[in-house]
Amino acid sequence: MDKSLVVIREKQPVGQIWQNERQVAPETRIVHFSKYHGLGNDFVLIDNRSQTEPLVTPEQAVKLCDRNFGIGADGVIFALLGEEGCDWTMRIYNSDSSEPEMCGNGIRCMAQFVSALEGRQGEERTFSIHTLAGRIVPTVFANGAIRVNMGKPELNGPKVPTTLPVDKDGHVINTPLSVGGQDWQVTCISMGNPHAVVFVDHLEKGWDFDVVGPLFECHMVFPKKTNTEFVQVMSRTHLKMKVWERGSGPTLACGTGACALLVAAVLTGRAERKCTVTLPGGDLLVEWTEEGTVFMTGPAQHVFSGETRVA
Ligand code: ZDP
Repeated sequence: MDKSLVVIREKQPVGQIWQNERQVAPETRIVHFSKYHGLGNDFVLIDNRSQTEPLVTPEQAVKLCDRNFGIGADGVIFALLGEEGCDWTMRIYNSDSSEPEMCGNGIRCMAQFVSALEGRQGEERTFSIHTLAGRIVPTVFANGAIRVNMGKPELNGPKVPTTLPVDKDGHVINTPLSVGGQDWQVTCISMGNPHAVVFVDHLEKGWDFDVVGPLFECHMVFPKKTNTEFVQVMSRTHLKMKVWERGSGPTLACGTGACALLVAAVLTGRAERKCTVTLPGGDLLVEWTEEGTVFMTGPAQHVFSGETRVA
C-alpha cells in the first residue's frame, strides 16, 4: 500500500464524528469530515485541531463543495483550537473559495460538531467561538436547538462596506439603487459579513432572482461584494426571504442574512424586534434586543460523516 495515501486514525471516532489526528503527505491526504446542515444551508465540517491552518486549501474546498464531483456543500468549515480566549476558532471557505468573516448557519453547525467532538452531544452547552468577525457565543440546548449571540450589527455604511451615500448617522437605510434596470431601495448592514437588504412586494413576482442576485453581489457600490436578502413582509412578526449569497449564490438559508434583514425591518419601521424569519429551508427566530444585540435561534443537523481524498 502506498504510504503517502494513508491517514492514521489514531483515535476511535466519537459517535459518528471522525477526529482528524494529523496531516500526512499533503498532496494525497485523506480527510475525515462530517456533513451538517442548518435549514438546508449545508457545510462540510473538519476537525482542524491538529494544526493552525485549515487542513484543505480554498481550491480543495471548491472541489469538496461540488454537488456532482464532490461531497456537496455551500461551504467548508474548520474547527480550530480557540484563539483570543475563546473555546474554539471557526474558519470557513465559501463554495467559490472566498473566505467570509462569519456564517450564522455555519456557527450553529459548528456548535453541534464541537459538542460531538467533545463527546457531549445532548448536553446544554455554551461555547465561545472566535471568528474573523470576533467572538460569537452559541448555546446548544438539550433538544438540539441552538441560540446564538450574534453580537451587534454594524450600520456604518463605509464599515459594512458600501460606498452608497449615508444619512446623518452614517447609515444606509432605504437608499435608492438601480440594479438590472430596476429601482430598488437597499438597507446595508454588516453582521461581520456584508448584507444588502431589499424589501419586495412579492418574493416570486415582478423581478428575476437569478438575474438580479449576481448583479447585487458584484455591484460596484459593494467593495467586498455583498450577500443580498430579498424580503417580503408577511406581518410585523413574520418576514419571508430569499437570499443570494456572496460566493455561494442561492442557498436555502443564511443565518447572518436573517439577522441583517430583521435589523433592516426594524430600522425601516416594518417589524417588531422579535420575528420569525422564513427562509427557503425553514424558519429561524431572530431578536434584536433594546440593548442592540442580535440573537438567532434555529436547528443544525448532522447528516453523515466520512472520509475523502484531497489532492
Ligand atoms: O458572507 C458570505 O460570503 C456568506 N456567503 C457566508 C456564509 C453565510 C451563511 N450562509 C450564514 O448562514 O450566515 C453561512
